[in-house]
Amino acid sequence: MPYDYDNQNIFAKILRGEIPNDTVLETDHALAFNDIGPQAPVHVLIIPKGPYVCFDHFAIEASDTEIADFNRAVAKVSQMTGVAPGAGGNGYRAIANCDDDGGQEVPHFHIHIVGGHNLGPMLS
Ligand code: DGP
Repeated sequence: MPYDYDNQNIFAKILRGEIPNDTVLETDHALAFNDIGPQAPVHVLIIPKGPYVCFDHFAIEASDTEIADFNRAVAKVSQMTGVAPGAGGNGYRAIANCDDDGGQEVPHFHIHIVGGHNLGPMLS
């Protein structure tokens, strides 16, 4: 079944400026902001500005320009927040949840950058 984007989801409202956010970085095709309920000292969400639901939707349907811009935004956030080894940090986890089995709450594709302390094994 093709993806059906709900333009009333919370992140669509954030992108339209209807709900405030704590912006970390904005690029031509991406917005990064602090998670409202951080699960670690660093917990930033990076979303593409386009109407994509899950990773596969985004990676298949978005333009190369959008994908490159988004990927660089994710990497920049990992460095700006100090968690990336390339910026002197101890590492981080990048998470993309998709749909029911993936535990996705907001149906607008996003990557969580989580770090700032040791997260342990992922599936423990
Ligand atoms: P996921 O389960 O991958 O869909 O995660 C959605 C995340 O979005 C979750 O960690 C909480 C966060 N979130 C939900 N509503 C808001 C909001 O209004 N503002 C911000 N900054 N984050 C939100």
